[in-house]
Amino acid sequence: MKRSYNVAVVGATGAVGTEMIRVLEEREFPVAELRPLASARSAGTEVRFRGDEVRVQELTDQSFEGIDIALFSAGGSVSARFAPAAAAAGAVVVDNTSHFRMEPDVPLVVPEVNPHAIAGYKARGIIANPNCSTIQMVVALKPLHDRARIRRVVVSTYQAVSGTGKRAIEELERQSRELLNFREPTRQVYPHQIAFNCLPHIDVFLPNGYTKEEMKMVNETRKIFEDDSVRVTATTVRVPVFYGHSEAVNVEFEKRITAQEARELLEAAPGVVVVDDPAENLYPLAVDAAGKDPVYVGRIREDESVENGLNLWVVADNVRKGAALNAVQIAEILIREYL
Ligand code: 25A
Ligand code: L14
Repeated sequence: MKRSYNVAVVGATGAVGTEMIRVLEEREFPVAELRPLASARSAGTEVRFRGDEVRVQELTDQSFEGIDIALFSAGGSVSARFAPAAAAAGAVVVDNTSHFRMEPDVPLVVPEVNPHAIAGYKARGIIANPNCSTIQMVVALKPLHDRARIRRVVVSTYQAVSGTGKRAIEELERQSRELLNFREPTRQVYPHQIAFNCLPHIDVFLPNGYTKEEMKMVNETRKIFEDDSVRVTATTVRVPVFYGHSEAVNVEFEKRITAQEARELLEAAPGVVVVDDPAENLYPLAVDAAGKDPVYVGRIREDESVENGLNLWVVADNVRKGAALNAVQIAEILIREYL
């Protein structure tokens, strides 16, 4: 471990990149030089880091000279094009897009679940950060899987617009204003009105009728658990919420597990906070999770329609634990154990 590291953030002006820089500062990551990178559109603007204004540079193949760690969140095509260049320049890439996640020689890591997989970064110099909806679900399921072995998961999500980025945050705000002023809502990002609506459509549709977001939850969960026997089916829904994804998760286990056992396991689990007191109207809420680090779990109850089943309600800040925080946690393990 060196004393400090040169860190590049690719997509530094986006919803996730901005949060990455904030999390690096908050957690006192040992940054020697911070190099914010974005498209030509944003080059020359400034980001704040530890009280200084740092100039954003245009991303090019030469951007990674002297960089130890490169955090990418500028979309899959930018990662496809530039992550190999960053790795070739000697940086370890932590990539937040879906581009490399399912490649067998790229580790897909959630620090609370499979930190050991980070060792695999040596093959390509790239570590993939999972999808936001997958991350919060596996953090909650891991202690239950270790105890009772999951057979099948049926999950429905209620996902915030911030997952799509800044322009989508602006779209929900704009449409809300338009509708409250009796004007026609204008559309730029989503195919339908998102204000006061729910869209059963996240990312693109695939030939099997599922969306790509739904299939990410299926395939990434198996890869992170290193267990292809876990069956997952998902319906992912966009809701008019700015920050924080919520998930209704139904789980069937091989062994019996009571709601009380699950509650105790989750209370002891890293990265999890149990909020489960229905008598006091207490359960996890997106508005409470926004800006926070933990994965919140509540509404823990036995599924009376099957032998060994539980229902859970799982909420986390999709831009923090779902993206920026998870990536910085991976970088923390990297420098502690490998660099
Ligand atoms: O491909 P994926 O994996 O599906 O990811 C798609 C997008 O999802 C977000 C992220 O958007 C990503 O671009 N994302 C990915 N993973 C996520 C996760 N786990 C996730 N969101 C949440 N959770 P974003 O808005 O957060 O970040 C965009 C950043 O990427 C920069 N960028 C884009 N193309 C680039 C590039 N950087 C370098 N080279 C390129 N070719 C993007 O550039 C931003 O930093 P920018 O800094 O130039 O953006 C400046 C301003 O312009 C706005 N804007 C962005 N795109 C457009 C636009 N305005 C008009 N038209 C556009 N097409 C931005 O809002 C910003 O303010
Ligand atoms: O990381 O909410 O694969 O629109 C791409 C779509 C993140 C969320 C990913 C969204 C996602 C995103």
